[in-house]
Amino acid sequence: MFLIGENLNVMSKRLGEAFQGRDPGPIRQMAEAQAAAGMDMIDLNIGPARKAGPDFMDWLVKVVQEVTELPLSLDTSNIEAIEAGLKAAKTRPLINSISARPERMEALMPMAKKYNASFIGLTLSTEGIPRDANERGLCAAEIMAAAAGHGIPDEDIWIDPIILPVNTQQIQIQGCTEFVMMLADIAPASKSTCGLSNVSNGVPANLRGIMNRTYLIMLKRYGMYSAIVDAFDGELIAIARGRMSELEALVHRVMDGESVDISRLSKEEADYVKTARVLMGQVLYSDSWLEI
Ligand code: THG
Repeated sequence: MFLIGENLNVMSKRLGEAFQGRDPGPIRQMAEAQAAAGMDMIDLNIGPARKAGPDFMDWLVKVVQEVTELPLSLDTSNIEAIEAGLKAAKTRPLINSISARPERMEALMPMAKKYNASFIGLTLSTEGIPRDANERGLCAAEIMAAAAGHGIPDEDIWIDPIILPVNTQQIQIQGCTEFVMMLADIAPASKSTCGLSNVSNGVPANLRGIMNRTYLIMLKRYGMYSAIVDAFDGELIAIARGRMSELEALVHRVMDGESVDISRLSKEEADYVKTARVLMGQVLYSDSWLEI
């Protein structure tokens, strides 16, 4: 899988001050560490960045490019900040993101064309976040059609089903997985991506990793092309690179409805099985799902 590092983001507790004070040292270090961890791209998440967005994105792109040639994902809802990033980027960037809302598509698709950038198409419309795989499919089709109208080829579009937290939106988890499978039919040449860590937002910090990794196995099986991930979860990277095939096979058995006997498994394997059962909706989510 193609991996995009999530760790340069304005929500970060560790980097908050560096972002606030525009201190390039910690930012450079984080970019280098993500490159060393094997990321294929780095997400630059500056949030809504209402004030000074363009100037900030320009600065950030340049700082990161001092230490790595990896392509960058320009993650902000500020349209002018996206354009500043497109201008500063030396390697072909990814616009993160364009939703199916007409005013967003009309502003950003010509920009993608002008700067020859690819973009993440977010399955989000004026009606809000879709409720199931079919509604996601409709959103994706709208984005694909609009992009075609702007002369953007399908392979430059990375569709994102918008992963929601399992602790509050357990019912939505399956909708995203199913959608990834559908996308292969709707738009075979397009790519797919997602913010994987969204799934464990609000989950106890020490348990976020296993939730993220188990969901990655599920999405990967359905053909997810890429994901925005925690660059420092080594086991997650090993899964994405296909180095944990036995573990994947175990989770696949749960996905196929097999009754797996947990008492014969190691603690780690049992944890993956329990987590897969929660993500499959077979067991209701609770913070203590691994202890049951
Ligand atoms: N789709 C697209 N882009 C996205 C998302 C998406 N960008 C943002 C987000 N979702 C993906 N990136 C992150 C980055 C950090 C975290 C989650 C998703 C995260 N961070 C920890 C926290 O907030 O508790 C730790 C922060 C820290 O470093 O201190 O959870 O869905 N297209």
